[in-house]
Amino acid sequence: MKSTRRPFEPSDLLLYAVTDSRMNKKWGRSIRDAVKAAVEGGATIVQLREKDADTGDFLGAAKACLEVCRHHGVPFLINDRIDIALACDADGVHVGQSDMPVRVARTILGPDKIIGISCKTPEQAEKAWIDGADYIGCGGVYPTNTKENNITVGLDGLKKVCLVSKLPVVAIGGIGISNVKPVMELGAPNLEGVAVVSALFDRESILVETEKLRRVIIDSTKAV
Ligand code: TZP
Ligand code: MG
Repeated sequence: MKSTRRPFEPSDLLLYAVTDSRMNKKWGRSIRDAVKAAVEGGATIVQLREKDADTGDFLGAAKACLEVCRHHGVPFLINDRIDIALACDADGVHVGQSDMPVRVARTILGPDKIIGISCKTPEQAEKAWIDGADYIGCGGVYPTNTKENNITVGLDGLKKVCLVSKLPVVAIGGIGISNVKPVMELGAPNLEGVAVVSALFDRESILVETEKLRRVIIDSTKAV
């Protein structure tokens, strides 16, 4: 299987679907079906974020999701676990500030894989560029129940990061249909899209919600 269908492009960050196994459990659906619905609805990149899974289950889920994403030509990343990304030949990883440093991840994964890193400050954004990341995830933009103890940076914090960033940025945290417009209309340079968990996966129809959110994002982008 190819590493990815093509090199990473900033526009891949338009609608970034981040999975959550608790939500899939609540709605009684498999991770594969959840990801399939998101990409069919128009998600442009997918991250498998499995906080409580055993390694074997994580790898199994990764292989199933990778197959779906490849079929739809959508990049597929793994949260944190570089070993899982290598084992299934995912398109890359997303790491946090306390995870494997980007510089080390780049050495392990090589030049062709996608590496994203969460940043809350301009200083972290500057370092992400120097260390060889491909994109920055910035948030929480709004308060969220999905990630515990997550500090909210707000629209101001997001804009500060975007202004210094030499990398494309995706906003995350509490974003959904009702509040995505102010994010996309912030006029923040380098802001390419939004990453969402509950607004897609904690909904009855992932496909319908993804389509709706994508439409609002595209309309807001045109308005800027
Ligand atoms: N990182 C910062 S906020 C967040 C992550 C993973 C959770 C976002 O979840 P939601 O449901 O879209 O607010
Ligand atoms: Mg992490």
